[in-house]
Amino acid sequence: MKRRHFLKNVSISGLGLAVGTSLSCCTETAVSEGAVDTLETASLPVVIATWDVKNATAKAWDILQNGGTALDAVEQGCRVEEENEKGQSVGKGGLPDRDGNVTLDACIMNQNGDCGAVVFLQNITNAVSVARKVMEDTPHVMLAGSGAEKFALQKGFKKENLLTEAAKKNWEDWKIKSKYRPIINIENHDTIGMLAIDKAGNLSGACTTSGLAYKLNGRVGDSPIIGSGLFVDNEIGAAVATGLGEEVVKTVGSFLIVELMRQGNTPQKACEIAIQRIVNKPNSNYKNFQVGYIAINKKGQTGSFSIHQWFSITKFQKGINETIQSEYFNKDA
Ligand code: SD4
Repeated sequence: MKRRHFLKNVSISGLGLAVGTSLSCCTETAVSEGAVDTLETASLPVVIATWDVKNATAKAWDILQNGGTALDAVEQGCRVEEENEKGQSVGKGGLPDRDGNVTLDACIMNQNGDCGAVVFLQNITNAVSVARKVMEDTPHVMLAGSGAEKFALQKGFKKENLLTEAAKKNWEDWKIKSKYRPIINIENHDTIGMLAIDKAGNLSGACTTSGLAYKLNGRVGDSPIIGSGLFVDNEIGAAVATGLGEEVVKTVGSFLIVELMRQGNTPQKACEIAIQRIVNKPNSNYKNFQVGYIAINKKGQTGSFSIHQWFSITKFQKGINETIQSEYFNKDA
């Protein structure tokens, strides 16, 4: 993926934030009144994801169209990006921490409110699938580091070197040019968060990332934190985040959005309020970082909003797979 617009480099706080249309016929399932007070009638199934990830949403759509579950759709959709070595902040090819280690964070949540997560996972490409195994095969919600890796290997996942030559070169260049003083940029993200409603009307979501490029060794972001990076409530809707995870965690963004939808806000309005929550914080440094949210309600209506321009949402609904530029807060840039 290439998003080379609006590149803005600002030194900040010792951390670096580096951070094919497919058409197929759709059988529409109409859902009438949901929990949210809005007029439109939804068309199901539907899948949405952060950023321009049409290959991933196409994979999810195929599963949904064939009667598969939202859970399978989001897992398989996310795997497409994890395996795409060009994506620099997810799975294989993800940029490493400042010591050269690629460490992955991921989570998944199903229609029953069950969830699983992995943090600081190394050497396994499909972190989202390991998270699903945590959810389904253990009594726990989250596994970390070497324990998560050991669990994945026991479950038959393949051990791989995730640091590609390209990512290694970027890291080596960064070390020279930045003199170990990281740079934050606002638009260079690939973290995939995906939300889907299947033909049966059930919701699931997933999120997977290699996190901030050149982060401190051991740093974990929002993406595997249920309620921050992702939240799903099958009665109401779901939300997922991308961008500077620390800011998302501080405002428990995804849970906030779902609760705002519960109170009657549209997904769009809920995303806007959650972004305002970040920019309105005392001493907010929002001009120097990006956060973007996407959300969906039970009726299949969607929304997205970010602090800065060039965040996008990819949506596959009614047989159309499209990436749409998100509305954003900061019009001063
Ligand atoms: C994190 N939210 O680890 C992730 C980064 C991200 O696109 O979204 N990058 O903070």
